[in-house]
Amino acid sequence: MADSADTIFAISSGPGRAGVAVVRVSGAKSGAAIAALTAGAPPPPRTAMLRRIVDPLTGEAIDRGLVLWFPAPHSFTGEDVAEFQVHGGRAVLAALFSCLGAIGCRPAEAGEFTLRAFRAGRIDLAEAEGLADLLAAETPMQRRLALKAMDGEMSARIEAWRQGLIRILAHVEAVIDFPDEDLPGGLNALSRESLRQLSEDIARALERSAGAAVMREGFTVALIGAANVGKSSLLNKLTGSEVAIVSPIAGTTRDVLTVRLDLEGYLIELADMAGLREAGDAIEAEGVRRAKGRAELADLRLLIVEPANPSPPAEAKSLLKPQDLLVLNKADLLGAEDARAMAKALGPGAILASAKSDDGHAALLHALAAKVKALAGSVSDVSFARARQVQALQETQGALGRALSAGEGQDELLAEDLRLAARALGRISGRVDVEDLLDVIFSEFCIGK
Ligand SMILES: Nc1nc2c(ncn2[C@@H]2O[C@H](COP(=O)(O)OP(=O)(O)OP(=O)(O)O)[C@@H](O)[C@H]2O)c(=O)[nH]1
Ligand SMILES: [Mg+2]
Repeated sequence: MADSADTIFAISSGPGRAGVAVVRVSGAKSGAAIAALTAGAPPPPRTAMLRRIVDPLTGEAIDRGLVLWFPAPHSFTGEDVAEFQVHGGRAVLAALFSCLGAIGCRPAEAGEFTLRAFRAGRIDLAEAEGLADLLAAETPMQRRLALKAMDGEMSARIEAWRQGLIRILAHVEAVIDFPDEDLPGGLNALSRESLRQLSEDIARALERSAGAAVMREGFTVALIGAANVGKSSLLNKLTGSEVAIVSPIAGTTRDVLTVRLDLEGYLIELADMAGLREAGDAIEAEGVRRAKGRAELADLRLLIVEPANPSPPAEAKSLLKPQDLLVLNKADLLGAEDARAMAKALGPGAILASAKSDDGHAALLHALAAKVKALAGSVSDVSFARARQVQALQETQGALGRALSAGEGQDELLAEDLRLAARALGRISGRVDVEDLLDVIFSEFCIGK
């Protein structure tokens, strides 16, 4: 990792030409950067001042812009931070960067500002991950999920759980460390009850985590069916863009083509793929192989059939799971009477649609939204969507289970499991320290008087 003593700079407002670009500088030389580039002292803390920005070597004006000064520790990184809001032209930024380089600052690496904020204790790991997710969020649900982590709600939940554990651990440790005090060993009824409660809370959080992951990463939907049934046409219709090639020749699509869609706030990834059939050549065979692989991994499969052949091919049937949806495309080719009869034959869940008209699109999107909601749930509570968090919760759960089943005279093992549980939780927010344990022992007990 790069030297954390360096003063770093970066565009914080995103690349490309823009009305205004925000350039942040963090580190010991930030104040000097303002002095050199504005030929003046930094403005009062957290106050925007309009300044001429000049090249310190030549005195030539680079731009005119707002300058802000956030002295340590009251900044995002906890270090001295300078902010230049300049015009977002490439030449302005190039000149500004070259001046910053000339006074000994260097470009920041990806995530380096946030890493410094973490190192300085300004944010914890869960908050840093929430921030990363918020920056990547494309839909309202992703935004809500990320905000709960970034805002510290997740950390607060973890910390409350961890503190509860540490309190129980403190009692158990006291019994081990001070045998002369004749304290009863094991877990008392109250501790046992709160451990059981904690284990239930974590079990519930784990149950919701699969849904949270779907919300964070997107709900993947595979369009499967025989060749030529209109998978690509439906993809184009549903996404409102002509992304996929459509043709009357069976076997048109070979690559897996994905399009992302915001459906009622949830991120959906629709994948169009090769029709499932005996492949005509090696390229199509590879397409079919990829299609099957992708279909198996998807959260949902839309099996598409057409009136000329309403029974799906065997390859498609074998991929189906109970939650999947059946769509009869090209319903425009049927008269009203035939459509009704075919719908009846296909069963109650089948959706009649047409890529030629708008028929059935609303029903299809509605059915998709219902599926994603059922799987993802809502963001009414803190949700642990990342594999790292889920793994830590599972470890906690394992240690809690062992602690709850520890027998009499096994206080050492009990303490160790409680410690492991607390440490696993602490890894989620990245705040693991043993100092808290000592604090609790000495604040809650008066042993030795
Ligand atoms: N009448 C009618 N024709 C359709 C409909 N949907 C697709 N088609 C036609 O069916 C043919 C095949 O459409 P595609 O979208 O390429 O079908 P596909 O399932 O992607 O086919 P492959 O990629 O070859 O597996 C094209 O000629 C489309 O115009 C529909 O709803 N109604
Ligand atoms: Mg196709």
